Amino acid sequence: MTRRGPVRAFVGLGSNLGDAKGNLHAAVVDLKALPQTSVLAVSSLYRTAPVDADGPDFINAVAELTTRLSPHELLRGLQAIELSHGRQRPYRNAPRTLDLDLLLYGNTRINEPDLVVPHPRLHERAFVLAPLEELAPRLTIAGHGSVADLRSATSAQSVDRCMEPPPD
Ligand code: PH2
Ligand code: MG
Ligand code: MG
Repeated sequence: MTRRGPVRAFVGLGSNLGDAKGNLHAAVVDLKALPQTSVLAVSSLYRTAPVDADGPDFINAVAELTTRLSPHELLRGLQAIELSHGRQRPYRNAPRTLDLDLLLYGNTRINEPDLVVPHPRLHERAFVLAPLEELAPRLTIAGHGSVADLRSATSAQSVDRCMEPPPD
């Protein structure tokens, strides 16, 4: 593997099946155990209405990482965590125990069949922008503007911050 400097990455966490809050707390523990990776911060949890998806409300959050894994190594690590939490894919956007999406990997742009970064719908989804704004309001999404401005533009979407401490 090529040695590389640490990269700041953001991961979106979502669940709307089973114990959604418990699934997100457990996922943070698993993110901390990824090799060559540290969790720098985790947002609050948010209760969010499903967007283009079936089922109950989601619990969403965003985690900020620093990692020496390549984007695809990190993707494989996230997919392994999803599977270990019983993730199944019976159809597109089906209710899920755990969804971990690689949102941003430094300033890198990736356009490959299995991985598009920045996440292609991140700039229009309040369930990602609200927790991301907590961690990095001034961050700019290439071609779209600052997270804070994008979040303002999605204010019609239902996103409620859960009043409890974030996962540690
Ligand atoms: N994830 C989706 C589709 N729709 N809606 C909400 N509220 N939260 C999500 O995490 C979510 C969604 C696809 O991954
Ligand atoms: Mg997703
Ligand atoms: Mg996903």
